[in-house]
Amino acid sequence: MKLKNKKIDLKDFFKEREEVLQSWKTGSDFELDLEEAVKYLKGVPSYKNFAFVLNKAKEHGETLIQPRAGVPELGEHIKLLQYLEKSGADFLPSTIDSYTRQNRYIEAEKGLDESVVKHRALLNGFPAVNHGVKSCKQVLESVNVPIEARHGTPDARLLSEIIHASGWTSNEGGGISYNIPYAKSIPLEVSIRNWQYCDRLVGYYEEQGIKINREPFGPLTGTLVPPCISNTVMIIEALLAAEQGVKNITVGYGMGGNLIQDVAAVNTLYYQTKEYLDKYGYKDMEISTVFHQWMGGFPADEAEAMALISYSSTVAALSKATKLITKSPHESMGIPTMEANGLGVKASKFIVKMLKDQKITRSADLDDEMELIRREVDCLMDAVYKVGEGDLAVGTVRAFEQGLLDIPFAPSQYNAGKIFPARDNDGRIRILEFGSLAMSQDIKDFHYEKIKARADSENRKISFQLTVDDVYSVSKGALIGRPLK
Ligand code: 8ZB
Repeated sequence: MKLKNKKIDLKDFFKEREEVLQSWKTGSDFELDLEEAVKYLKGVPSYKNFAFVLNKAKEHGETLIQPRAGVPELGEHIKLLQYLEKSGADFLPSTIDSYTRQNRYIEAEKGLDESVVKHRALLNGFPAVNHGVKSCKQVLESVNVPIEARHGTPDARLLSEIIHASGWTSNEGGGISYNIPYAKSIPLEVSIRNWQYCDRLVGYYEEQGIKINREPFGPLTGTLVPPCISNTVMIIEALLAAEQGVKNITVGYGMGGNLIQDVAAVNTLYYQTKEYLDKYGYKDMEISTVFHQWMGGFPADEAEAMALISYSSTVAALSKATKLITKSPHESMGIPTMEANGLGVKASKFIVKMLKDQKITRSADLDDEMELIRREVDCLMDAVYKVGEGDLAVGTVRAFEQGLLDIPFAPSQYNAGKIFPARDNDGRIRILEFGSLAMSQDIKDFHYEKIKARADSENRKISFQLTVDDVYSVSKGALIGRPLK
């Protein structure tokens, strides 16, 4: 395997860059000239710089708000972002459409053209590659907060070139988190290598004195993901990014539903990311956290959806996450209207402001849960380094091959898909079936005991039915999928 966790040599980067830029018409050469991009990025004011605003929020113990949003047509997209800014968004997104995520730019172009003609969104996001640098700059210049590209792209090299050259100072994704949950048949070594390029580009800008934020996608499949799995993926992607020169990283977590487990997960995520970056010699790193409101099935009722959004915001605020990604009352139906999206932002902001100066008191329960996650993540990280013979990138590929690392409910053929999660009696996400997951026996025993206690209290045997019931429970108004009495 050629893949290695090693900083891409600048000469090799520039050679690859030529190929990347030739893969689609990218406007004038001038627009993607790196010197030009550096000049433009240096002119972006600090209040529109993602890393700068995150650092300030972290310093003040604030949780800042960011929605998801993207429509195909430029004018409509700008209108949408301006509306969300007025609704209280501290950061803006540009959610990229699915064709662009799969590098299908011809189809994206067709969808964009038709959307313009029919005055209707015929793509599920903003096709930033087709719009090109000039239009993406116009988006940034139309708002007063930082912009991030949010997508789900295994090969985001060209997209990353375009968005950063346009002054968008954050990019979401990573070699694992934007492959395994999003694609069926893209080898992990391919997506990891592509994301090394995206991170190297950020590293290049950092070398020029420009701060750019990177955000691995924490929720993964968004469905009953045990905290140790997503935290391990976050730490791996943070380490891979740091090797390429990334300095400002926001590690993410998708809400699980149990308050103590969620607070424990976010805190452990922060401390262990720091610890591992330090251990492997990456200095001067700026780390922040992002909490995703409930990523599983939502209730269809809009009042119930708003309640879930508010509960999610409560947990985010109490976990002291730096950023909160919001949902809307339209979540169960699909992409929200501008107005519904704005309601999600407003409700979320109200809650985090109410809780700004409140803390969760430390308790033995919280400490135990943090300690458990810490030990689980160490187990998984040790296994990855071991199987990679010291190389993290190689280890990641092999760990997934062997199921030592395994993400529940992922579509990828490069994921073993053998683990099944289920909730315990407190609604904490535990692991019912470990498959080949690299976990020590005492931890496996602990999970078994917890799930056994729940099954006993429901008068049933431990089985996959627990998993199924838990997948649907929240949308029906209960955290735990208990059988009807
Ligand atoms: C993995 C992320 C899924 C979430 C939302 C979905 C879901 C996707 C758009 C969007 C607003 C868009 N999402 N695309 N929200 N505008 N173009 O991402 O609704 O909540």
